[in-house]
Amino acid sequence: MRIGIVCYPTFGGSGVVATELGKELALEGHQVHFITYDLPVRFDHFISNLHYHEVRVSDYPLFDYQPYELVLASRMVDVVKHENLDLLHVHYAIPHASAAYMAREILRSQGINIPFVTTLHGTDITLVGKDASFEPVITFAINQSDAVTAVSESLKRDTYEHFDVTRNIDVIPNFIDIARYEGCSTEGVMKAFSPNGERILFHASNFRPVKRVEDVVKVFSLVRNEIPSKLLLAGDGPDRPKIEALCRELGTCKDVHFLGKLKHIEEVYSVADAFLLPSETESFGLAALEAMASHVPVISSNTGGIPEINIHGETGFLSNVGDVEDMAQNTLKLLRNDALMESMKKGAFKKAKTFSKENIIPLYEDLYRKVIEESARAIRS
Ligand code: GMT
Repeated sequence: MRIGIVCYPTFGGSGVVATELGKELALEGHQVHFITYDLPVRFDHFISNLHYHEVRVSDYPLFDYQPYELVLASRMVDVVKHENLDLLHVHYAIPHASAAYMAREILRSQGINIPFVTTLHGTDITLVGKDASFEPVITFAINQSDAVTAVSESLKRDTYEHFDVTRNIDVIPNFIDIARYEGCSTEGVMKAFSPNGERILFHASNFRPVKRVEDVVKVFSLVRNEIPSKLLLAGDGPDRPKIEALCRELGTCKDVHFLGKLKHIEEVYSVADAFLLPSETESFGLAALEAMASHVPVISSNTGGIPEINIHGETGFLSNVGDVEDMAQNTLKLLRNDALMESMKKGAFKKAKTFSKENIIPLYEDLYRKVIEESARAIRS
C-alpha cells in the first residue's frame, strides 16, 4: 500500500507511535510518506521506502496567525496526487483530521479518491478537544473520517461521552518494539546515578500539568526517607520550574537528576527499579509500556487507559490520582521484597509482550485494506 502519515513530529507519544508505525510499515514493504512540519523525532533515513514531505508555512505579516491547517491540506493534496497514495492516516484530531477532510474533498472534486483514517491519542479528546472552540470541528472531522481508531477502551468511551460521535471506533492500542529494550548496557548509567547501589526511581514525560510530576517528587521524597534512592527525570516541559522548586523545598535536589529529552531512553529504563506515572489522566501511557518492556514495574494512578496495561498486583500498583502516600507505600513494598520485585518484573514484561509490534501492526494493516476496499466500492456504486 501507499500510505501518507500526518502527525506531530515531536517527542510526544502520538508522534512516537505514528513514526514507529510508519517505519514498521515501510519495513513490511509499504511505501510510507510522512507529511509534517518537521522531521519526526524517530524518523529513519536509512529505510528506503520511507519518505518525508515538509509542510512549510510562509510567514505573511498580514496574518496574526499563520493558517497551518490550510497549508497542511494543500500539501496532502499535492503528495496524494504525485505519490499516488491509497490512504491517509492522520494522528491527532486537531487539526489533522479536519485538514484531511478538506484534502479528501478537494481531491474528490478532481476525481481522485483518498480515504483517511483518524487515530485519537488522548489529549486531542480528553484535554484540548473538550474546549468549546474546537468541539464542533472535532466532532465533524471524526464523523467524516473513513475509519477512526482510539488507543484504549477508555479513550473510546471518553470520545463517545464527550462528543456526538456516530461512527464506529476501533481500539488499536499503542505498541512496542520489545527488542529495542533488550540487552541495554547499564554500567554507565549505574555508575553515574547509583554509585553506592542506591535504588532508582524513574519518570519520563513532557512535564505538563496533566503528568503531575510534582507527585513524582513527593513519592520519591517519602521513599528516600526510608531507603537510599535516586530519582531520574527524563523529558522537559512547562512544569519544570515548579518541580525544581519542590525539590528544593523537600531537600531532595542532590538525589534528583534531570536528564532532558533523551533519544536513547531505553538505557535509563533498564536500570530503574520502578517507573512512576501519577498522571491526572492518560489515554494509554506509552511510557509505562516502555518501562514494562524493560522489565520495570509501574507505580501509577488508576486513571484513563492505564489500568488496561498496568495490572494492579501483577505488573505494578495502581493508586487514586494524587494519593502520593499510597504510591510511596506501594513503591516501598516493592523495593523491600525481592520475591515480589522479581515476580512483578516478570509480570510487567509478560504484559508488555502482548503489545508487541508484531501483534499490533497487522491490526492497522487490516484496517487500511478494509478502508481502501470499502471506499473503492462506494465510488463504484
Ligand atoms: O502524554 C502526552 O502528553 C503526549 C500525548 C500526545 O498527544 O502525544 O500522548 C498521548 O498519546 C500517547 C500515544 O497514543 C498515549 O500513550 C498517551 O497516554 C497520551 N497522553 C495522554 O493521554 C495524556
